[in-house]
Amino acid sequence: MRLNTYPQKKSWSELVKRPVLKREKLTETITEIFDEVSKNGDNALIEFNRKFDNAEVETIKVSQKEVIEAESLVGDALKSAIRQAKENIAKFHASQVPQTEKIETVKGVLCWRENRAIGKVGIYIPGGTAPLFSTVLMLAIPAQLAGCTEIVLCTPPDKEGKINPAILYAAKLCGVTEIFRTGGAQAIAAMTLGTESIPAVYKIFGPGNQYVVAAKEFAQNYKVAIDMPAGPSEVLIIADEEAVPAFCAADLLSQAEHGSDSQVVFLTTDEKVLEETVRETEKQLAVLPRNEMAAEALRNSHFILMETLDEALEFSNQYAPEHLILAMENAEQYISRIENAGSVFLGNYSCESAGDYASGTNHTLPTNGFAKNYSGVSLDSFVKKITFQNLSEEGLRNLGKTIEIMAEAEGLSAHKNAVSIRLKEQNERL
Ligand code: HSO
Ligand code: ZN
Repeated sequence: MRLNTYPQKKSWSELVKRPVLKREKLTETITEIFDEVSKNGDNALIEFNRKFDNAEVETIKVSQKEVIEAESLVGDALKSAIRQAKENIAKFHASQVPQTEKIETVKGVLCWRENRAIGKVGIYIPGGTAPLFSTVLMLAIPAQLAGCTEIVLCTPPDKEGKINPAILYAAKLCGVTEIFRTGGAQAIAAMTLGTESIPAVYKIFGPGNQYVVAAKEFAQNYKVAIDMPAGPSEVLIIADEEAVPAFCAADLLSQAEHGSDSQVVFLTTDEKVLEETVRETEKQLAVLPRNEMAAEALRNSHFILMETLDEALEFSNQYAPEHLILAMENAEQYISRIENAGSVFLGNYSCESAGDYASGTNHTLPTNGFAKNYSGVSLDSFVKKITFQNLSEEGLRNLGKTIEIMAEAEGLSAHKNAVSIRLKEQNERL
């Protein structure tokens, strides 16, 4: 833990920095993986499973039978928890479907915008230390609500070649159309280029390690869109004297346990809250099953005593956290002051895990300072917005002169003529 008391503003730019990963070798590796998948398709993926995941698989595609069988392997309590989470996430994301409103900008000139689903989308779910079936919900639910017709999911197999049953259960529940056992950069390459069994998609979503992140960036060279640039998960808490140190510690640790590279920042104006939160964090850390990972993350964390809450908010806006928790009395009062954050949790009872799993908001959020210019995943992430316009004869009469003058000034006489020819036809007819 890095403790800091009343840091001067000029030192903030250092404090808000995230660790930078070395990347030179990465691009080379990713290029090789894309080449291999492009040349050998499914066979390349089978070989990569052998090499990177120690898994022997015959087929990349997960069969219907396996998906159905998985259902019986998930306990009833977990199934009903997943269903409740699904309901809430669906309720919140369904509220993001816009009402189409036609706007008459000038009499006779109607403009409007309609959503169309991105036809084919790919969801990547990492393997590794935690099977993130909650991420299946966060990505497949809005994809289905948006009307995406192909929702492809890739995830690495375990050593027996199997996929975690909860991932399969969530995928089926949320309308994933095909599931494939392949992970890492090769899965991203497969969804970008297509193989014998995996369709090429138009947009790729989901978290992953640095190889996956780099592969998603690389995929953009092939006209594939991605959800957002990514980095390790992070939380920033602002606590006043009403905050409960044990709650704050639990929230910090819930982020820290994601991985040794997780980012955790605690800001408070109250010395006692700071001391107790540090103590609580150490106490709770000791009994966490994933304490090694969390301890490593905490080593890079900041616990900072701030002069005022105003200053803490200013620091937070500069840091632009993925998750911001306001463990403050009257937290609502500060909403308008928040400029950069992925998702905000208000008051002592809004723990980050509520948003991670089940309250309804999406947990795929911008990290690494990208909350300054990106939003989290939402229904919008799965659609394109197409604009429409309909000018009546009267509409063109009302707007024609403006267009003609502007076109002429740009020296584009064909543009001008497209209006003039119509106005002339009208004049002759009327
Ligand atoms: N906090 C993670 C999401 C997650 N947490 C999944 C638990 N499961 C990134 O927002
Ligand atoms: Zn989490």
